[in-house]
Amino acid sequence: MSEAMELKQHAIDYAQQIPNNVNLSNDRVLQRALEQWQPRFLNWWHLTGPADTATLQVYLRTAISVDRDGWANFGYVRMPEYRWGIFLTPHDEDRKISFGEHRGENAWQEVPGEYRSTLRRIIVTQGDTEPASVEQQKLLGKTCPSLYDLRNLFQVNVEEGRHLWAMVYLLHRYFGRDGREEGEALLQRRSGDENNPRILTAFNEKTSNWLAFFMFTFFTDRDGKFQLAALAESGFDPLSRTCRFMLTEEAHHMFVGESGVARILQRTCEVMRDRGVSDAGQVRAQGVIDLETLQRYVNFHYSVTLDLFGAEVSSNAASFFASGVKGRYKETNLSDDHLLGSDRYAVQEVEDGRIVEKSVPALTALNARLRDDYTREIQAAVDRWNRIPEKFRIPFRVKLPHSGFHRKIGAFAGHHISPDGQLVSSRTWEAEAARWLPSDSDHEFVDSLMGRVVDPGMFANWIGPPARGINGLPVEFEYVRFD
Ligand code: BYC
Repeated sequence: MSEAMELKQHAIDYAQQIPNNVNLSNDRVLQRALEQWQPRFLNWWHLTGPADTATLQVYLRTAISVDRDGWANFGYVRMPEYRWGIFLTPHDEDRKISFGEHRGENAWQEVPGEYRSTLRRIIVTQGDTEPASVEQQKLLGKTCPSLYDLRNLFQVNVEEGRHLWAMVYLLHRYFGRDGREEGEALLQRRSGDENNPRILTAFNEKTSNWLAFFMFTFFTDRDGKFQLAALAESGFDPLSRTCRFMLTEEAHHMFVGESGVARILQRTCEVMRDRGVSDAGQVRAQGVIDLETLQRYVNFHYSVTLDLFGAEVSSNAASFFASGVKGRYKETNLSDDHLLGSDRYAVQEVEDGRIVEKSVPALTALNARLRDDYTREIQAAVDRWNRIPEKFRIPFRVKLPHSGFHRKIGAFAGHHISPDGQLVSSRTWEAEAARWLPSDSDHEFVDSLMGRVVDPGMFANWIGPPARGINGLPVEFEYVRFD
């Protein structure tokens, strides 16, 4: 066999193995970068992805094109053989930058030299969260409450893997050698590692049980939605188009979180009604999660996620916006001048022992604004949760804590603020923390409920079944096969 033929035989069939709409089979530079990176990615997946799952057949959705039919392609897959693809929403030649000092100019198809390091930093920060969340969820499969939930966990995991691919595509394609180095570093950092942790705080926390997983996908994945939406407005068109496609997948992750918590609420309320119990200890004795513990998990995950928006007042955010790199939520739908030169925005901070409201230049308050947009959407979903205890006539309502509660980043960092927004002393904080945040014994209790349920159609005692199955299939479908 000639050398050329041999090479051809060994060459990767890119369109088949890496479904894409970036013309990968004709892009030698990108191919070479991915040839190096792909085996390392698989190695990372084996080491830190879902534990002991290489041989399982999972009923997954795989994106094979950006068309309606192509991005929701369902079938059984072994996860290491998942076809992690590279997809951007189609190119709009007329797209203009819609905000900041470049407003009205053509969107950039290449990285402008002056914004290169800013864009790289943002893409790396975004990319870093994706493998981090997979690492955080590594062991959850061992305690799944049902096959349906196990499949959803794995769907979330492979899509986070694909989102890492999306960011690595941008780094490889547009940032040359430093992009390749950053792509490598994304596989080196580890969630929670003392020496080489993930970049953002929330991604170094543990997700050790399914209550935490549902809270994470509800609260933290939704930060993902809002950050991606802001980046989808970017003047750097490939970033914008990449994020737009990622947003189509993000919706499922948030659904997993919202419906997961709703099913827990439903089950707890049913047990409280049927067995006539209301005290937390009695509720726990029935093998379900008491509402007080659920509230403490809400307090934790909401506050940790608010930190992901960065400081309320941020010169970084101002310069991202002014330079056209990162917009506001739904920027193109807003009806102001998209420059924010003289606009003001109200933020809260602590002054002389009190929480006060201050008006600051809107340009500097863009993190606070995005966070406020996020909180509005979260509150609407919490209101939906609260219809469940209401239906059961149980006088409990999930409540979001004050935005200053338990914060490590921004204006409230270093202050102790109670869930209802009172500034409190360190002593009060120490005394009350176990009432406000999940304690070790709360985690132990929730962990103790986690057993493995893998009979099709069966669910753990602490969670209700979903309203419907996946892709029109029944709830009792065999979503994961173990043979
Ligand atoms: N932890 O001016 P500041 C997702 C740093 S989630 C640690 O306040 P800025 C997903 C900051 O980097 C979405 N460090 O903030 C969800 C800066 O450092 P330098 C992820 C933090 O820059 C679930 C300094 O503090 N995407 O997709 O305006 C599963 C001062 O910063 C933190 C993005 O975040 C923190 N929490 O905004 C899977 C979008 N906060 O530069 C996936 C990209 C701040 O002084 N990132 N710092 O060294 C960004 O747009 C911005 O980096 C941030 C921070 C919004 C995060």
